[in-house]
Amino acid sequence: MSVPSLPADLAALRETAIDVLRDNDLGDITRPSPTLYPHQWLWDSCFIAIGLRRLDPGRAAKEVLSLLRGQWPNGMIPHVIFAETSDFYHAGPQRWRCDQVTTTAGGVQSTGVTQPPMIAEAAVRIAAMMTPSARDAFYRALFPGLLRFHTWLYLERDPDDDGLVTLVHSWESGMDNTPAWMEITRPAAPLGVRALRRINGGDALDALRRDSKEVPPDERLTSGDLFTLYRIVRELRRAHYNFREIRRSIVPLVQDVAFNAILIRANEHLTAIAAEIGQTIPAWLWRSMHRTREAIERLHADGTYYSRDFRTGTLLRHETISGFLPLYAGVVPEDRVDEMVKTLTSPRYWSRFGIASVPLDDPGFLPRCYWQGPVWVNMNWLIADGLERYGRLDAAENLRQNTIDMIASSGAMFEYYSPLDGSGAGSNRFSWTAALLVDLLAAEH
Ligand code: 2M8
Repeated sequence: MSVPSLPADLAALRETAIDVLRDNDLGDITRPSPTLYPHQWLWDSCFIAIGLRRLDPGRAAKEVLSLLRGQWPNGMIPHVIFAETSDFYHAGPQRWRCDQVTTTAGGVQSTGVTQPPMIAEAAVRIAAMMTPSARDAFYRALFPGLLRFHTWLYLERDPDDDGLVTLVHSWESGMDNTPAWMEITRPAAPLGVRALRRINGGDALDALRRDSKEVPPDERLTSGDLFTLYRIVRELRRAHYNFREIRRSIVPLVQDVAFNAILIRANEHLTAIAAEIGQTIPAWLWRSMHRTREAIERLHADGTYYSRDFRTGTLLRHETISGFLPLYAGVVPEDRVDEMVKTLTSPRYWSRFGIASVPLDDPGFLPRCYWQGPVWVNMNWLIADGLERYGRLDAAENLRQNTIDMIASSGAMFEYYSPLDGSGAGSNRFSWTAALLVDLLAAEH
């Protein structure tokens, strides 16, 4: 399966990537990594499918369609669909107990929250590689579920018609411990965590966690933060995963900038898919979708975009990589783009390896800690796409090349990378890194 024009070292790297994807292949779905994430994740599957389409568009289509088997009757597509496996996952079905409130389309177990709506993006990229009849069949199979998902996002998570969709857990943002989310989430820490924090005894919780067996604990979120996220799941469970009830609870509610930016792009794709197969989008939904494009402007301040506290309307003023996703959405006014690109390409964010998830001069910057500093391949991919969209072709090209070089010099498909030296961290057999590398190599060579 080698690409003839690739130099030998990149061809070997591509084989390593394909091997990781093969190893994580569970049939019609791909797990993000062998032991840390043994189930199916929503946005992981989309990034994985974007790479798989270069190898086998039919298999890529199955990856995306398989997400529909987790769809709830109300339209939500969950962030994790649990696979039939005895492998341990720290936030498995027993934490969520969603089967007590609903039955999924495919009778599978799932979590009760969603993740960034990357499905439409993956779908159009896969479809571009298909024959006209396969593409038509794929769109027809996907469209009804996809439309119901976008409908749910607006009906359930934008009940006040504000234009921005609200998230109820940092896991929905995909950026578990990103500073903005941690600031708003920490006050909901369980009593035990708060007590230990007061006496500086947070380490006592380390022994109780089971997610840090594959990866050193300092590369993941702190135990205090993790147990706080578990507490939020308990609150969501008590509220039956229903936004009206959640709103009355202590659960932090965030209008997440990256999620809404991805939604804007997904809405465009959904509209294009509908037009291609002769389906209509209800007028109210079309208006809501359009409103998001305008509403994201309310998240702009000081030359960047921030997430916002839904309850108070206050911006969560932490500069992070999320602030660049409006480029991917195509909603940044042209007169603002140069300044944003200047910040993005400055050493605050961009060393030689791509974009740090938190700026290097932020007091909370930690080069190897999850979403608090490391470079992530999916973020580089999204932002490169945004740069290209705005005609900043050199910056897009550099970012893609830096990403390939970073993975090549590490020699493995790491989950994330230190922006200081490009060293890998987290899982070293991580599917979206492998898949997006395959995609980048195909596009670049
Ligand atoms: C991480 O999140 C999961 C919870 O969803 C975890 O920490 O257990 C995040 O990086 C998320 O973006 C990703 O989808 C998931 C699986 O790769 O792992």
